Amino acid sequence: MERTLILLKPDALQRALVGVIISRLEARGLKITGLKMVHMDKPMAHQHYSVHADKGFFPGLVEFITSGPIVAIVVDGKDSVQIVRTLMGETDPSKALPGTIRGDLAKDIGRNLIHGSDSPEQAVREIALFFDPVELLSYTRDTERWITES
Ligand code: IDP
Ligand code: MG
Repeated sequence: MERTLILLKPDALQRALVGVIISRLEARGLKITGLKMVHMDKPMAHQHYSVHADKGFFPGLVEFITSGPIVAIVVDGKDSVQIVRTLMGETDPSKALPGTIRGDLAKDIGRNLIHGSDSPEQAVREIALFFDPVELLSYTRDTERWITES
């Protein structure tokens, strides 16, 4: 089963949009198997965003992501990586379509509310940074008894 990591960034907490965003994930049918609040420190932020270490926006990104608590979520299910990316919308909210989380709720690229892994391989790496395996819970939902997840 495909897993992906979602982070509700500090702006989601500052703007009290955690519930709204989680509602959208749940309404889409995504299955939450891990969820917690974390206050990332600098080394963790560097690891999480290591692919962007040489970018001009990296120092500001690290400063922002470590500025307050975030909510880390793992969802599990077929095509979960792409489904979350589609729900999030484009990185730059000015290009994100209405109907997406960023397109409806954000306007600045540096304050775009949500992170989602960009591939199943990255998801494995990122999830290991935030969750101990025992913190990921396996359970069956009623909906899965009648929807086939092939
Ligand atoms: P993603 O979050 O849509 O996967 P990435 O390209 O992986 O986008 O960039 C990671 C994060 O870095 C973005 O979500 C955004 O917060 C920030 N970021 C990316 N590009 C820029 C930029 O050009 N200016 C400022 N911040 C940026
Ligand atoms: Mg990314």
